[in-house]
Amino acid sequence: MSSDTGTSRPNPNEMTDFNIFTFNAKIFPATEPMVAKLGDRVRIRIASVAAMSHHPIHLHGYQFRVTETDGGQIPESAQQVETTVLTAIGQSRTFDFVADQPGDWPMHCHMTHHVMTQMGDKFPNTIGVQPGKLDEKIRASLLPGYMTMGTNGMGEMAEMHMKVPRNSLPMIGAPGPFDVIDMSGLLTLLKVREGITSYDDPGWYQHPPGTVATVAANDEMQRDGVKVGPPPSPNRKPDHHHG
Ligand SMILES: [Cu+2]
Repeated sequence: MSSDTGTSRPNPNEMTDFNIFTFNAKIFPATEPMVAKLGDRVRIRIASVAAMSHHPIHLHGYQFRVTETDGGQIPESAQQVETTVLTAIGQSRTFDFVADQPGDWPMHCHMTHHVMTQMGDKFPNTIGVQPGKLDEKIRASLLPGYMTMGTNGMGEMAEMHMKVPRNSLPMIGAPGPFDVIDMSGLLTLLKVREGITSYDDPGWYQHPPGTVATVAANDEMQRDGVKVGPPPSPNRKPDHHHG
């Protein structure tokens, strides 16, 4: 099941091994955004040329109708309304919708490790471990650049630019409008804009005032009957004492 990093045979089950999934031979942020004018009728065709992987492709912001398979058009009465379309090995699926929601909408594979690419080599996978102060201790005494892949997953790796094996495509992520987008691989964006005159990348969507969630102030929380306590800390010791 496993294969060695640097060889040509990928093992997509292993996050630190060779792991490359692309849209049209590109990984995010190099994937070209799909630009639509508000009200355009959009048709997207996905074909999976993967040898060993299925791809459940999910589009944010829209419900679409799956209108075609490799076998031809699906009769309207049999078209399914979906938000994710599974494209199995060697299959194609076509879906249609009207671009009536302005914004930047991610389209990506729903397999978690398909929106990641390679992040390093030859280190053990400790996803889910609560590292506590382990990193600090190891960095101080043993390895200055050490980082445990703990409860927060591997997102920080996107900003670190670790050395990766030759003949591979490292995960780099990209700055987004709110934070670093620590994804790669099968991720691209549908950008729907009002009043555009070209389908060139229009940049990030400018959200109208009042449409982006913000942190609630204490008085707003109290107004809504939410008890305000101290912020949770992942390393906090239990409050009760034995004895
Ligand atoms: Cu996938």
